[in-house]
Amino acid sequence: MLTSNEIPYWAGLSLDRPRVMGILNVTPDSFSDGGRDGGPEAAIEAGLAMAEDGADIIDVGGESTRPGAVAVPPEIEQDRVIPVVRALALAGLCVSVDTRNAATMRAVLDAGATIINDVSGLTHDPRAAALVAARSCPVVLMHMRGTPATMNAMATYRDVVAEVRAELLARVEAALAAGIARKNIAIDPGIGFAKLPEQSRALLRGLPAFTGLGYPVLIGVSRKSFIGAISGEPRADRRLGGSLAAAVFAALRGAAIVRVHDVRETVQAFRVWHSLLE
Ligand code: PMM
Repeated sequence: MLTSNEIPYWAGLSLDRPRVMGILNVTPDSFSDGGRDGGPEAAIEAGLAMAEDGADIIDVGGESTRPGAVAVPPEIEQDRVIPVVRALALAGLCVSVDTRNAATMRAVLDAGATIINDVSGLTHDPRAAALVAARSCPVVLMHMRGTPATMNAMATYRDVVAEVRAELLARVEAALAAGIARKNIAIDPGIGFAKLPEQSRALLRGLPAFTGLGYPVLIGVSRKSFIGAISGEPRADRRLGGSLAAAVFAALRGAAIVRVHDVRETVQAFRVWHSLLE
């Protein structure tokens, strides 16, 4: 079986080098960049700038999934993301949308999005898997337990790598059973989602248990609390150094795509690392 970064293509992107997904949160309360992006025009500008900086995918999100966050009604989520998705897709960018709601998935695919990124692994909305199957779109299945509101209390594992792997494989099996094509699936162990800092570390060290499953692996480490725990930096916006170290580490361990806030810096880090390998 091919490992994560040996798979030739996913979502139309060749995986011959680690790909960078830029995070564009269009929410008033995202944990690390809350309030920075004011309205659709500013978000569109920020997305275009990320593409200029070398992002391969722009991940647009209209619902905060930070620990303790409460769910946003799908209509509000759609009002936030659709103008941004439409403009970025029209500009020719590869757009993914971070959503758990089938109605939002349908609307963003109609607006030109390419990829659905579901932090619930298509478990939140019972209509989501059938929709993704019918639309034949690439999908990221992320692992978490509970919901953003409840997940912190569910971070109890005896063997975090084995349990997250098994639970993620169950999501993959459910997706396949719903008719989603194998070639469209990417997986993500969900760093920080129902994981304590020590468990997030263990998952990154244990990444080969995921990269060997035959699906591209996506990893989101950017500015997350485990970096704060390791470095002692309480402010998310001061975790760039740790985020770069973790992104390069994840890519070295076979992650095909990294999801980041700081696109320009991550692209530079990957370019330098790759040129030194040659
Ligand atoms: N992390 C966040 C949101 N969405 N999606 C995937 N696939 N993987 C992640 O690790 C992930 C995600 C939370 O981070 P943010 O609030 O900065 O977007």
